[in-house]
Amino acid sequence: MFSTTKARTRLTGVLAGVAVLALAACSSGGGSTDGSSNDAGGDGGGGGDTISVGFSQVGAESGWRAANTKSIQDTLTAENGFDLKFSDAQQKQENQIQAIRSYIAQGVDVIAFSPVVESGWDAVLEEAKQAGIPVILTDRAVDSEDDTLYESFIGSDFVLEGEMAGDWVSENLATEPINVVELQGTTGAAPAIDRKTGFENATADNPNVTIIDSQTGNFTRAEGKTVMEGFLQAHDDIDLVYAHNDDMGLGAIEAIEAAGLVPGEDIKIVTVDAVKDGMQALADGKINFIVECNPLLGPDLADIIKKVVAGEEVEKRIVVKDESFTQEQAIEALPTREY
Ligand code: GYE
Repeated sequence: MFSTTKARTRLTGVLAGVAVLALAACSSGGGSTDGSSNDAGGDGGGGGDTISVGFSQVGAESGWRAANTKSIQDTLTAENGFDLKFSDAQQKQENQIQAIRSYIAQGVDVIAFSPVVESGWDAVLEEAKQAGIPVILTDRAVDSEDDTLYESFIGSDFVLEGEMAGDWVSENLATEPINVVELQGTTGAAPAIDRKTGFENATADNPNVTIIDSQTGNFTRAEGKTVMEGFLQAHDDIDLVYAHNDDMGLGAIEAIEAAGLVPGEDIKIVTVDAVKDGMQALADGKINFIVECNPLLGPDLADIIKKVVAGEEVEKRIVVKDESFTQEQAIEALPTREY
């Protein structure tokens, strides 16, 4: 939904084109009025400036998620002035809704979450708004039409990521006809929808690219492996796996090797994330190209929370900048890679 922007700013970005949409009316209104009325009754009034934050995480499905959780937990610490209540929704929307309701009941100062899927959030976000608790989205988007239901959304441009993958495939592999199988992320999740769209956009003009099969592997290594086993049974002419994350690509590697084929050679692999295990497989030649998705959202989240609680204006959309890696670039980057 935010993907039409091509703006790419740094994490601390100043100029995201959409950022101007951080309308004074909605963000400072939601932040100051709601935040301070909540503070009066919540723990913000008691222990000085401690900000209580309820964070509902998607789950623990991938290396990316582990790095993202660590970044949030390492940043929203007591030393930094936060009281973090963290819950893992195990990739279930109902668990996230339950967690958000519990944060509302506890009267936290701010709620932050990474929505497992895009749709179905309006009712619970409206409840948070009525309770005067500002909400910040991290990582994944919601498809709510009413953008006063949240203060800000920090995360990557997933359509752009899919386009970067598709452009590389089109330029480097599809100089002759290739059959592609796609391992999609969680059905209904913003990164699954957008990475699919981006890849299709970028390869639409290249008649050499044919997507012969596409199924969800739910962003996990185990499901990526199982789905790839099915693809290998159904098709004997697969040239490329496009996986929406490294973990599913790593699962596909296992399936390809078990079938007696050589990943990266007999069947090429392109993924998204660039977490350590994926980068190692790229350096080893088992994956051919990775588009990065930066999971280190903690510092930006902390910054936005402080501003919202202080009643300052915040950018409605903060676009995280991503890079991409070839094998040579992965070998160079690995020794100093943070995640
Ligand atoms: O790419 C994947 C994780 O939402 C960007 O979720 C995130 C995605 C990430 O499971 O590995």
